[in-house]
Order: sequence, then C-alpha cells, then structure tokens
Amino acid sequence: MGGILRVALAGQPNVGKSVIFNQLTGLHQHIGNWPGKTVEKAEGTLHFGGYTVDIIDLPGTYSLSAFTIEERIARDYIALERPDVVVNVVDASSLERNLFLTLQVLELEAPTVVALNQWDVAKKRGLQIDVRKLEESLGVPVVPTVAVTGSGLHRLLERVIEQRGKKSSFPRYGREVEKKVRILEKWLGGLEYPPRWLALKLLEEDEEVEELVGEARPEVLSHVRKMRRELEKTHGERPTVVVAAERYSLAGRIAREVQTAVPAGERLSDRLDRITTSPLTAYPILALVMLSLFLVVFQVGGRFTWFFDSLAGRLEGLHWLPRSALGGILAAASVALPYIIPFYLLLHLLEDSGYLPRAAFAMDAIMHKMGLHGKAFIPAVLGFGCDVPACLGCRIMETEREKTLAAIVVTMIPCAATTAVILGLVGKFVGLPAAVALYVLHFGIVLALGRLLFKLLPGEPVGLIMEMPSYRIPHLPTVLKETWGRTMEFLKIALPLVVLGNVALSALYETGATGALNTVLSPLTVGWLGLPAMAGTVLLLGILRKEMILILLATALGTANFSSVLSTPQMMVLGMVSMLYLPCISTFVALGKEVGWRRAVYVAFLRVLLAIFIGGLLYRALSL
Ligand SMILES: Nc1nc2c(ncn2[C@@H]2O[C@H](COP(=O)(O)OP(=O)(O)OP(=O)(O)O)[C@@H](O)[C@H]2O)c(=O)[nH]1
Ligand SMILES: [Mg+2]
Repeated sequence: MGGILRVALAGQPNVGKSVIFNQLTGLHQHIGNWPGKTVEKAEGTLHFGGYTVDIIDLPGTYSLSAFTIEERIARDYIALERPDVVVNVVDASSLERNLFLTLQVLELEAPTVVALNQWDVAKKRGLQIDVRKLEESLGVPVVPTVAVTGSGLHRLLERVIEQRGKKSSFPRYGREVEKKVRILEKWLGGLEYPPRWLALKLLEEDEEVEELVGEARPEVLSHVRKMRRELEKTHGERPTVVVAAERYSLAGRIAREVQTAVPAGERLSDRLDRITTSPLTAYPILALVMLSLFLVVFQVGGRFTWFFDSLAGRLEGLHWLPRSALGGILAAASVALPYIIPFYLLLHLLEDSGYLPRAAFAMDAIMHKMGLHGKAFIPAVLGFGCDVPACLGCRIMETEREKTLAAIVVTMIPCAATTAVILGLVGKFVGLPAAVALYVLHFGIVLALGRLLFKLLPGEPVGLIMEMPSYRIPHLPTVLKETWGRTMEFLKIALPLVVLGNVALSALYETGATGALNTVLSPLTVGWLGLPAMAGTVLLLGILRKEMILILLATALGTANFSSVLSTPQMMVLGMVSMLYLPCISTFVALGKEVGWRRAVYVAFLRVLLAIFIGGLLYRALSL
C-alpha cells in the first residue's frame, strides 16, 4: 500500500475540473462560469488512503484532436505522461455532448473514472441518470459529484484508488471502422501511443499522428490511404467525419439509454438569457452592469478607507518597523486594498453567474471594429481584475493573429490596481464623474488603437463560436474563496514590491538621486504634463505595480490628502497617464511571452508616447 499516484483531471471546458482540483488540493485555480479558463496544466497534491496523490488539472477541451494548444496539452499528457488514473469530469446536465470526449479519453486506454459532476444542476433540470447503467455502457466506474459542495469527492477518490493499474475497456464503433482498426493496430505496436488509438487517429486524418507514424512505420501509410478511400466511398463523407460520426452516434445512444428527462417549463435562467442577448436590452444591461460595478466599488471602497486609516493610525506607534517599509505597507492598506477587495468580489460574482459569455455576445459587433470578435471581451473583463490572467486568457481566441491583437488590447484595460489609483485619486478628490470621464476617454483611445493595430495586422476575424453556459446563482463560498485567494496573492506579490519601492524611493532621496532624476525628467513631467517634478520618480517606480503610483505619491507628498497639494488638472493628468503609459512589469512579461518580446517592447514604447501626448493635451484642455 501507499506510494505516489498521479491523477489527471480531463474534461470539456466549464464542467468543474478546477473546482474539483481546488477542493482536493486546497490550491486556487481560476474558476468561473465561462469556457476556457484553465490554459496550462496545474499540479497539486493531497494525501488519501495512504497515497500521496498528485492531481493535474488539465485545460478543458471539446475533443482530443490536436487543433488547439489545449487539446495537445491534454492529449499528450494522458497518452505520453501516462497518469495512473484519469478522472474524466463530465457535466451531468449535458451528458451526450460530454460523452463525446469521454469516448476519446477511453480510446487512450488509461485507467479511467468518470466524475458525473454538476449532479445538482442535472437534478434541478429534471434529468435522471441511471449511474449503474452508465457504468455498464462505458465499462468504467462513474461517481456522481457536486464539486462546489465537495459532495461525492471522497467516493471519487476511493474509486480512483481501486482503478489504478486496471485496464479500462475501450469503446467499440461500427463494424467497418473496427475491421480496419484491427488490421492497422497490428502494425502499430511498440510506439509511444496505444496502437488502437493510433489506428483510429490515422483513419481520421490526424496530421500529427500521420507524421509520427510516417517516420516510424512509413510502410503503413499506403494501407491507411487505401482504407480512407474505402471509407469515403462507402459513406460519401470524408474519413474524419465518418470517425467523428461514429463517436457522436455512440455517445448519443448511451445518453439516450441511461437518461430520462422530465420536461420543465421556461426557467428563470432562460428568460435572463433572452433579455441579456437580445439587441434591444443587451446594451443597456451591459452599460448598467459595468457602471454599477464601479459605483459599488467606489462607494464600498470609500467607506472602508476610514477603517484602514484608523488601523494605520494605530500601527504608526510601532517603532520597530523601518519607516519607509511601514509607510509602504500602510499606504497599500489604506489606499489600494479598500478598492481592490470589493472589486475582486464583484468580478468573481459576475464571472460565476455566467453573464460574461452573454456580454461577449453583445460586444461582438463593437469588437469586430478592432478585427476581433466578441470572445475577446471575456479576457478584457478579466483585465479589470488583473491584466496578467487577461493576457493568458486571450488563448481562447482561435488564431495567432487574433490572440496577438487581443493580448495587446486587453493589457490596456485598467486593472484593479489602476482603478484604485483612479478612484483613490480622481474619484475621491475630483469626483466620480471625472473618474468615469477618464475611463470613457481611455476606452475611446483603446478602441482607436485597436483599430490602428487591426490595420497593421489585417485579417478577418473568424465567426464567434462560443458555448453559452446556463446562468447560475453564483456559489457564494466558491466566490468568497476565489476573492480571498486573489487578495492573498495580491498581498504576497504586491506588498514586498510596495515595500521595496518605498525603500528604493527613500534610498533615492537619501542619495539625492531623486532630485537628479526628477530634474532630468522635468521637461516632460513639469514642462509638458504640468505635474510636480516628483511625479517623475513616482511614475518610474510605478511600473513595478500600478497602485504604487498612489502609494509613492502619498509618501513623496507626505500626505494622502492629495487635493491639498495637487490641482484638479494635475490629478486628472496623473490618472490618465497612469492608465496609459506602461503595463506593469508582470503584465509586460506576460505580454512578451504571449506575443513575442519585440512586439511587447513596441507596444510599451507606443503606450509611453501616447500617454505623454494625450496627458499634455489633457492638461492644456483642463487648464483653459
Ligand atoms: N451548481 C454547481 N456548479 C458547479 C459544479 N461544479 C462546478 N460548478 C461551477 O461551474 C463553473 C465552471 O467550473 P470550473 O471548475 O471553472 O470549470 P473547468 O472545468 O475547470 O473549466 P475550464 O478551465 O474553463 O475548462 C463554475 O462557475 C463553478 O462554480 C457543481 O457540481 N454544481
Ligand atoms: Mg479549469
């Protein structure tokens, strides 16, 4: 007994793999009600039944061909890394579509357990599934689960342990396909992948497998071509379609056999779906949702600053902390956190409800103006939280060109830290309408820039094909957990940087370097932008993290009551420049990795120029 067990979670997008992963490992994988969140595999461990269980959360895929990066990650992991057990997570409320993938997982012949997740949702919709019968049809254990409450997960792990080392049965398709597979698999033994799977993939014209077999067993390919021709002749369809149709028909048959549905009337979620996607109501709702998001954050954040302020007052007495470090921590706590926490909370509520794909649908026409389609709006909304996941999220775009375009555009979305700067500086001291005006101006610029990029990287966006998950009442504990995780992550990453920035600023002061730096930059900062000279160092250090601009500003000015030192135009210009000028370092790295370093540098350069140009114009316009 005992030892290490490697268990991979595989399944279609948005079925609940990451919730299961988080429940089992206590880690914080991104969760939300839209397909395509997990883009890289993640790993975590737990101890169960005397085993150390390594769990791998794979990206969601509709199938296991090698069309997308996610599909390749998932299929290579199962086929080549050979986990001890694969847990195929299935959405019980849409069984037939999910079984299409289950069959492909079984084709890979790894020991498999099916988690029949979202069991609660299926029940609520009047769907009954005969679990025993499903087990018989698939030949593997099936465990109903409700990931968000953790129900069934214990049983799932028990079945996983029983299943290790056992060979799963594989699905059998129509007689004609099977006959060909049987002949081919005899020639395909001894390669890395299971022979039966290779045979099927060869028949369905999988280019990657064809290349692999072409190198190892070139003589097989002529037989394969002949077989494909035969299939095409008898079925009148391309072999790819023939094999896929075999899977669809088997999935459909199994689903029909094991499932009974009690018809339900129009549900509230259907009605909500209608009003949030029909053109007449979709736009006003979208505008209302976004505006209330900011309004609530502003109100709640404003109320909470006093709490942190008084806390800060008490901490001031602690002399054992170095002053510059203390200043950084206090400033972070009092100016940034009160806005960031409610913002994360609302964003997660929105994400978990299933509204984002509808918003994406509504935004399709506007996004087309930038050569993108509506799907790019999902990472864009995530960008309001943090631009790093937003940038990675652009992988849901279908082509490389669209991914690049989307990544450049979404990393310009003001993140929670930038919002803290805008709300804490402009919103608080000039007024909320001024803050909203800055946002509107900023989005106008982003749109114009997107359009310009579209001219530079021409091409037609592919049509919007996106699954619409049903609306769901957000699961509060999950949302709270997500918010907590994000806030902790923020503290872990931000606080050390904030302290570092503050210490750096004090050191620069001590050595007199601030003065020199500010003087060098003053033609720009003072002459053109109309800001006080110290804005130079503040903006420079602000690229570590955007909220630093506000925090360092408070340190440099010696007060968080900004309006006593800065004029209204100055605060507006500083806010505008903060949004535009540069992505923070982490975002820059993410952008570089996704679109290439040269492009990332160009983008950064362009943004600085734009910030200086627009900031100067704004200063002049406001000072008239
Ligand atoms: N009611 C209910 N909701 C669930 C259950 N499991 C997951 N969810 C919700 O389903 C949504 C998707 O869950 P995720 O874990 O992010 O899905 P995923 O399979 O990792 O998705 P991708 O990473 O996009 O492939 C979230 O909104 C969850 O809160 C469940 O058993 N019951
Ligand atoms: Mg996931």
